[in-house]
Amino acid sequence: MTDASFRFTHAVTRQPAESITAGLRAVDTGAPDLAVMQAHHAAYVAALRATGATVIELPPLGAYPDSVFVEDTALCLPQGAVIMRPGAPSRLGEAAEMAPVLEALYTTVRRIEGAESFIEGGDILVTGREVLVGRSARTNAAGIAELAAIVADWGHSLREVFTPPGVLHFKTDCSLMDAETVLSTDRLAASGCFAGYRVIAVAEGEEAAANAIRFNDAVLFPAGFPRTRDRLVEAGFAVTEIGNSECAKLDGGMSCLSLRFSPG
Ligand code: CIR
Repeated sequence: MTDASFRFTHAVTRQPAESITAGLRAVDTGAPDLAVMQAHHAAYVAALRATGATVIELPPLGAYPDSVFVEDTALCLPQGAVIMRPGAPSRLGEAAEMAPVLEALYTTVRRIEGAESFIEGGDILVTGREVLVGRSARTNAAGIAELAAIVADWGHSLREVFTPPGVLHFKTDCSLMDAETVLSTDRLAASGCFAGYRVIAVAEGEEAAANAIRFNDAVLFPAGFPRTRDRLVEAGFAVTEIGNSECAKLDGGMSCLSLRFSPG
């Protein structure tokens, strides 16, 4: 893997459903506004498309309030896709809904299957050299072990890393900016998990800016975090700011809203 960790031909997104108001959240800061979320989502899809990629927009899935956060349902690598087993019981069925979509695009689709295995895509960061997975309230050792065996078959090494306590997912606190560069909160980088990588620190007080995505030549970045945005711009990245106020009420961000890949 080199540029394959951030250059993609495809993305899959799912439009938010009216049931989004029932989405999971650690702290209730008020119901998300569907119309505002739809507008943010449309801007997000447009920004992905502006890079030249094909974006497959799936219709809303009312039965699953959190289904707009498609990243948690699968891991997409150049060699194949892996269907996850989300650790949130209300989200387990979302993975089954994603399987046929990826089977239509990939030759090889495998599954996390163990009844006691749980893993969500938000806990997985694929860099230019390895697959990093954080154990969390949603991702357990059995899920990580199953994934490690699958990606080993495809020639990838997997390293278990640390998700800070109280943080939903590993990638809530970090993002890949290029094959060797991560954007990270200080609390996560302090664990040492990015030794050997170039780290751009999220500005103090802007921790919610850590979840961004590098997608082809663009970095999609949540609006409202100017000091961190300026650090990325100074480092030479082409930043597109996208409103994230409504997803943030549900602990969601830029990475959660898409699966990004070049199907093999
Ligand atoms: C959840 O708690 O599962 C959703 N409300 C947010 C999921 C965010 N997904 C992600 O970070 N990959």
